Amino acid sequence: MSQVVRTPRVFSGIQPSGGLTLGNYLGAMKRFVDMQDEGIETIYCMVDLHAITVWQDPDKLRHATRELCAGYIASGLDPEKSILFNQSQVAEHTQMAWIFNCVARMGWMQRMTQFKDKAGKNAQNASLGLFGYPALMAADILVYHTTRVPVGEDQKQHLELTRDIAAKFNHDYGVDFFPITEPVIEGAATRVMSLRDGSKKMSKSDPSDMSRINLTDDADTIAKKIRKAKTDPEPLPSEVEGLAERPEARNLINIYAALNEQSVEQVMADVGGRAFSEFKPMLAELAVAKMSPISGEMARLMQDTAEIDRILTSGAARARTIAAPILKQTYEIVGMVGA
Ligand code: AQP
Repeated sequence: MSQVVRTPRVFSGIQPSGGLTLGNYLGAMKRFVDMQDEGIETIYCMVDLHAITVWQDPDKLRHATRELCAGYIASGLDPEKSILFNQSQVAEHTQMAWIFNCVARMGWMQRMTQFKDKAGKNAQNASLGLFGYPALMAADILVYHTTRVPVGEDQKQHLELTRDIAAKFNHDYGVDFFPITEPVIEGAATRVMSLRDGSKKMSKSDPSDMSRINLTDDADTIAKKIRKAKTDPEPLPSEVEGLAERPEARNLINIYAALNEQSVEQVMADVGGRAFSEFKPMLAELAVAKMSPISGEMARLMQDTAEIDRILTSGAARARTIAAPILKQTYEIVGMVGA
C-alpha cells in the first residue's frame, strides 16, 4: 500500500451537551477561529453522538446542537471557510469507530481518566458508549486524516489514545495510512477552572451554574458570577511564581490574559499588588465586552434555525466527500469485500 499524500487538516468538535462555557470558548472555539484564519483546511463538528453517551433529552439535544452551531458562527467561524456539521449526519464516523473498537485495547480504554471522572463511583451503570467514547473520537479525527487537533488540556489523554490507535493500525496492517495527529493545546487558558473550586475544570454539566460563565449569560449575570468567584484574601502577586499555590487567583488571571490576548506575565505586571475587589470588576468588564457580542449574535442566529440546519446539512455533505474515500481505503486495508 503506497503512502497517502496528506493535506494539512484541522478537525475538532464540541459536544452539544448543554450551554457553552467560557472554558469551551477559550480552550477550544477561540483556537478554532485562529486556525481557520491561518488558511488551513478546518473541519469543526457538533459531536451529538458523543453527547448521548450520557442521557440527553431529545428536544434539548436538538436545541443544543443548533445553539452550538450558532456559537461557532458567532465566535467567528465562517461556514464557507470551515466545514461545520453535526457528527450524526456523517455515518463514516461511526463506521470508522467500529474498526477502531477492534484496534483499541481494553487496557488502554480502562486508563482513560475522563471515563473515570464521568462514570464516577457507579461505573457499572455507565453506558458502553461512554466507555468507548475515545475510539469514536479517534474515528472523528482520523476519518479525515487530520494532522492537527485544537483542544483544551482535558482532551490530551484522548489525543494520545488517537495516536496509539493510528500507530497500532498502521503497524498491524503494515501500512503508513493514518497520520500521527498533533494536539494543539495553546494559549493562556487551556484549562479554565470552576469559579467555585480552582481544582475542578469549568464544565457545562457542573450542577452549580455559579461555577461557570455560559456564552448565553447576560452582562449582569457575568459580572455577578465573577464578583462571587471564590478567591483568597491576599492581593495579587506581581510574579507568575506567586500564583503557584493559589489556584483560584491563577484561574482568574489566566482567563483575563486569554480574553485580553496578553501573556500571563504581562497581566501580572499590570495587576500585581491589586486586591480582588479591584481586579474582579476589571475582569467582569473585560468578560462582558468580549462575550456580549457573541451571545447577542448567537441569539440572533437562533431566530432562524432553518438556516442553521441548512448550514449543518451542507457542511455534512462536504465532510463526507473527504471521509468516504478514507473509510473505503480503510475497509480495503482491513480486507472487507466490496469496499
Ligand atoms: N474548562 C475548560 N477549559 C479549557 N478547555 C475546555 N474544554 C472544555 N472545558 C474546558 C474544551 O472544549 C472542547 C469541547 O469539550 P466538550 O464539550 O466536547 O467536552 P468536555 O471537555 O467534557 O466539556 P465539558 O464542558 O466538561 O462538557 P460536559 O460537561 O458535557 O462533559 C474540548 O476541546 C475541551 O478540551
